[in-house]
Amino acid sequence: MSDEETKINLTPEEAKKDHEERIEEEVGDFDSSSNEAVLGEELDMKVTHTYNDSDIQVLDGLEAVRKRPGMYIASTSERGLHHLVWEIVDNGIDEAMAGYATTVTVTVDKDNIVTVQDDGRGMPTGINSKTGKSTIETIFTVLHAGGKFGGGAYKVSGGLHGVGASVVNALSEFMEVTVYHDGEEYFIRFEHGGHPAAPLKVVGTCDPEKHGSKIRFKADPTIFTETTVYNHQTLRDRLRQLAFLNKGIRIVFNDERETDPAKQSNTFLFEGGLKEYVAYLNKGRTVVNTEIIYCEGHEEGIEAEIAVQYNDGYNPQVYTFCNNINTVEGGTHEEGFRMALNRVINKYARENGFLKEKDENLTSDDCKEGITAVISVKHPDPQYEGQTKTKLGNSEVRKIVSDIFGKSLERFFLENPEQAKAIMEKATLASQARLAAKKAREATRRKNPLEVGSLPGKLADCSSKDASICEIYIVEGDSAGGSAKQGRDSHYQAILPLRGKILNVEKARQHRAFDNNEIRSMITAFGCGVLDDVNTAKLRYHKIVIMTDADVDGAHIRTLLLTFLYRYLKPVIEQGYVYIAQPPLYKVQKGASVKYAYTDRQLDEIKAEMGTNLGIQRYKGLGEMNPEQLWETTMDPKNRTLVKVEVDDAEAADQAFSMLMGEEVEPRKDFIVENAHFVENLDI
Ligand code: 28G
Repeated sequence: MSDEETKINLTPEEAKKDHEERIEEEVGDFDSSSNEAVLGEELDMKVTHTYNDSDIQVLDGLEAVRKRPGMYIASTSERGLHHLVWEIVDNGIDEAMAGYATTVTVTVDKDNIVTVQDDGRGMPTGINSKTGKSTIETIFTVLHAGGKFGGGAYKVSGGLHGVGASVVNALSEFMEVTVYHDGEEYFIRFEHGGHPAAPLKVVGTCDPEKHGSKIRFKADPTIFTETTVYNHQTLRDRLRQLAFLNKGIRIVFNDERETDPAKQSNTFLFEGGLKEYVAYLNKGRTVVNTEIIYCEGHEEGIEAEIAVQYNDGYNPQVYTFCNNINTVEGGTHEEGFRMALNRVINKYARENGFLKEKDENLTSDDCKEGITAVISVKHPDPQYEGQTKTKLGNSEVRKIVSDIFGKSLERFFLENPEQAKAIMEKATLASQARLAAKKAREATRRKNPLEVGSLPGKLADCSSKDASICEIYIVEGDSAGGSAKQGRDSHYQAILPLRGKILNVEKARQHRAFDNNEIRSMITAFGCGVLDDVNTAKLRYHKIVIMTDADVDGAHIRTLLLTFLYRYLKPVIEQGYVYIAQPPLYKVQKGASVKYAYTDRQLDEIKAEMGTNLGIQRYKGLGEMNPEQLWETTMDPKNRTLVKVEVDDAEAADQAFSMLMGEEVEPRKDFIVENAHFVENLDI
């Protein structure tokens, strides 16, 4: 316990360094390039040995990993468990990227034992002079001994982890390493967190043509206490991504736990690399440039590969990687890409008349509207920055990516004038839309809140100016609007009737939204600004009540309104100003006594209560109620039920809105079902 506490403040880097230093003192540096010669010379020596002080040091190192695994892998949760696989897979990919292996195979068996195999050179099977043990045993027991490839080559994959196979070994119940090489099969097994059961030995022969390495391991359940069960999708998605990022490398994923044959074995091999990645990301979308813009190149030992294709949507999707790691915070590669994209598009647009002299330059956002892009760089010494260390910091990368991509984009435009035209039109439209949106937005800003003249004509405003008691009813249709106007308490209740269908803002550009009369009316009536300018202190009504028919059409309109409010007036929803009115479904009459039922269950209760000879009227819409009925049932605070709209999970809501209202056709087929569910989710 006290031992733990003394070093608890070390960062993972410090802890690793601490170990490296200790180990270096004892056994020398395995990463030095001179090592390769030493290993080469001694490759065929087979020596039995006894354990000495350095063994104890080594086992201390592995024990330290087991004591504080969090310093070497992300965590001991499911994420950390998968980290073990990535660590080993990365080594196989390195061997393939170095040109020695064609295939990396990952197999998960029924007991969640993982096997990773490659057809590379096979790990060196000789004896390391400094430890007196096989290189393999050294790689798997000395922290960081296998971290870097020596001799000028560099380990590009897994720059963020790259903690080495020894860490995986330390965290495994057992690990078995097999090497095929020169007609011989070598084998070593480690147990209980990295202890060799016996030295490396030849256990058989193999086809002299066969070569490669195989690692089989079982995560230690005493370390991974949450779970030792791998997630099929997590493994499959990342392995597919690795295949996209490393073109020409075959990655096979076998999952023996699956009963579905489609999931039992998958092979990922993309000769087109990122070009195929972008095509995959744009699958099912309408694309603007049918030919994907693609380039690869290298400068100063840094490789860059980029693929770009526009679709007819508005949101950009730009994914960046360094050494196969998703740099979610972006960085210098992303900046270089953006610079080149802006520069080349603006240049081409000016030279070819898509931008006139008086026109402003296209902005970065204009150039990125509907873009799908993947940027991947391979760097021998990546520097990661940012909150989550996923922002590439190496400044030289900016210019390299900008140069390589800029040249390629310029060339693409010259060689493909039709597709260049389509892209120019898309970007200039984005620009016009942006300018129109700005104007339209300004027009919706009321100069003076007391200036009644600027309020929409259809609005029947209330007389009170005390926002805290004021309510605005957004009512579907003129007839219901008429009833609401007559039935309301005009002191504090305002009515805004809307005509017909509301614009689906999920599928429209901003300027179209601002062109829409219903949307403008709402923004003006609310008086609190829109988008980034929303200031709920200026809201003229502290209750915005959506009042639609209690049928499918009404539900649709309600969702369209909520979508608009969520996308354009989010704080108004978030701060709890939005409500949904609950009109009754039935009117039950017996003689002079009248009751309203808001649900079918309530109807049954009322029927039971009132007995026979009932007159039951089913309301098909608000318009069937006269003003008095509407007031009594739906608007009078004494009787009405208002459901407050609450969004507790913004990301889920975000997803729900784009799914329900966005481009995808499939989800919208289930619109009504989903919609019912969605509103239920929002209500509290
Ligand atoms: C099975 C799962 C993942 C690997 C190799 C091949 C070599 C190697 C691996 O050498 C030792 C230390 C620094 C150079 C290198 C074989 C040179 C000649 C290799 C893997 C040697 C590491 N012959 N294949 N390591 N370095 N595959 N697959 O881990 O000096 S790891």
